Amino acid sequence: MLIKKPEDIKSSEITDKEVFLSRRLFMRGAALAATAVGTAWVYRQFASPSQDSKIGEKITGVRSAAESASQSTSEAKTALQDITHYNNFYEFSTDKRAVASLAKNFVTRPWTIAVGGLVHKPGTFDIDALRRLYTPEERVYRHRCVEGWSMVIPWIGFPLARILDQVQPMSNARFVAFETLADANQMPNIGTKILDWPYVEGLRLDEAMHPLTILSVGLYGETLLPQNGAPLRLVVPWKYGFKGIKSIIKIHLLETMPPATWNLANSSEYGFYSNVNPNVDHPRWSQRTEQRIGESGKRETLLFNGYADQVASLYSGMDLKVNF
Ligand SMILES: Nc1nc2c(c(=O)[nH]1)N[C@H]1C(S)=C(S)[C@@H](COP(=O)(O)O)O[C@H]1N2
Ligand SMILES: [Mo]
Repeated sequence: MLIKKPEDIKSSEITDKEVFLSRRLFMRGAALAATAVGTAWVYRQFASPSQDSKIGEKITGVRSAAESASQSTSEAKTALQDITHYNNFYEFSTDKRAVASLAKNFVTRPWTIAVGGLVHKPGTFDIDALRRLYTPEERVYRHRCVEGWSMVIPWIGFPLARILDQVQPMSNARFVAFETLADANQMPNIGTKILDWPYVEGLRLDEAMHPLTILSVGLYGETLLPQNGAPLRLVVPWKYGFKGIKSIIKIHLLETMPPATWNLANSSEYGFYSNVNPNVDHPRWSQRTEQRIGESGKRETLLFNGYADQVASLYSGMDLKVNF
């Protein structure tokens, strides 16, 4: 994304030592938690290998769009070619048009997601078992990058709340932390310091439980391609795109606010909440308008990306200029 307007990013400006050290502490905690989860249920037994899906494969059994229509926008969908060839996925490249080809051979099967932390029933979920467990549905969402461009994407996914309900959050759980795979053998930028890897993100538990918040396994009716975050990525449509962490391997519930990659990189520019808000400018550019990919001219950016009627109550009493 975004640190600069993206093309002129300089790595030296991003990682400062304090940030680096605090992240290392968090990682140590996460590693300990992962050990505790090691003995928990493994959902793999639900998955028979012959049914495992391939990248770009048609997803069957998707709940009809009509059923989930109330959650979807009727605005024109962005072209598949643009959705799959204009990507932010810094582990592969900071060049949006280079990600697709660099991520082409990214291995997403087999793939498991460890869910643990402050939950009564931690577990390790196999991606294909998950897809069968929670019938995915189509959700056509607006997608607004903090850089000022937007798309309309027909995701296939299921509410994150379904997994959270299954693992049963403890009463002191307040936040959900997410982590992307960081594999230097497959991701060319993991050896660089343009960001502090692995990419991590977080939500407040009530945001994570909100019915608009989904884990996506596909788009345009097919399984996700690597460049879009295969095999599983977060989608929170009222927040800037960088909250939508890709290729997730860990989900952990915590009592305290977890670190988030762009907030760590530059907390004066990227807040933890990062709700789309045309009234709060980025320090270096306005957020009033956006360029919808494939359209000419600019659109007005909407408060909470147009989802205010559904999510504004999550932030009642909060000053959105302070909690940006
Ligand atoms: N792991 C990881 N997740 C990520 C990113 C990234 O660089 N790494 N980029 C984010 C940003 S800035 C955006 S706008 C969206 C882009 O998603 P898309 O390429 O599917 O449109 O992914 C987000 N998730
Ligand atoms: Mo973004």
